[in-house]
Amino acid sequence: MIDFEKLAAAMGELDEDTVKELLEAVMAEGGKEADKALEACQKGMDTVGKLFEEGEYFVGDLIYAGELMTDAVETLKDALVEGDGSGPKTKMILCTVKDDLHDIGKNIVRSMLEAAGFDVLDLGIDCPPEKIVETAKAENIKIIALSGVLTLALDSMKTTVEALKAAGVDAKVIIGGAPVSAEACRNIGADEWAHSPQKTVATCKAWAN
Ligand code: B12
Repeated sequence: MIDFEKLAAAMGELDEDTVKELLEAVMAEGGKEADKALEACQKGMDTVGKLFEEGEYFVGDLIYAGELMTDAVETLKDALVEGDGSGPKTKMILCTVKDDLHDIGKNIVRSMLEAAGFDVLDLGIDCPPEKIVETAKAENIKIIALSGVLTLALDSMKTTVEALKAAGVDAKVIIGGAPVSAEACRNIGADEWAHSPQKTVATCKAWAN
């Protein structure tokens, strides 16, 4: 039995050895509980964020937390990702929106989409609306996924959706990341929103058909 509370706490405390040991135990058991392990790691990231807000952690700690989380995802990846990437290769765009540099969640979503058979054009981080519009037009893209973790990413998402509409791009837009909600989705004018990569994959699959 893996102690997920201990994993979340170890992540929050940036205790690399314990995190590594518990994640390896999850994989040694066949990875059945990789989803739960990812949730625990995210819970740990929330603790890191809280301690940063309270002035106990500094930017260096955020950077280290990001590295720990990236390693965690790498360890869990094979068990998290369902499918072998052999589905019909629908091309879509994924990026972290302008002014936001967080990409760990985006990269998880990309792995899941690719495993589900999507040909993901990853436009990276801090992606300006113009680049998204340009790529969507050039590649005749019908599905766009926007990621953002900062509160101000919601403004960038809104500007991006407005730019797509103004340019006449006929694509469905899904938004995701911690600050996203049903209300934000309505306000931004996106077609769908999600926190879980699983819901993202299901939504994009429905749009691709
Ligand atoms: C690691 C981290 C960093 C790292 C990021 C490294 C990297 N390569 O991404 C670094 C050090 C770069 C960083 C920088 C900063 N950060 Co930071 N960071 C974090 C931290 C601790 C974890 C983020 C993370 O990776 N979470 C884990 C991933 C897996 O979760 P996720 O992104 O939410 O993704 C999941 C879902 O949301 C979803 N999802 C994600 N994308 C998408 C997309 C779609 C389409 C869909 C459907 C779903 C989806 O799927 C994922 C898997 O389940 C958070 C705290 C937190 N609670 O998250 C703060 C946090 C996000 N950071 C914060 C801040 C303030 C900053 C800085 C401004 C700090 C500074 N003073 O410089 C800078 C901003 C830089 C910038 N312009 O972006 C604040 C944001 C506050 C706010 N409300 O805006 C937070 C919340 C911390 C806090 N509580 O204060 N940060």
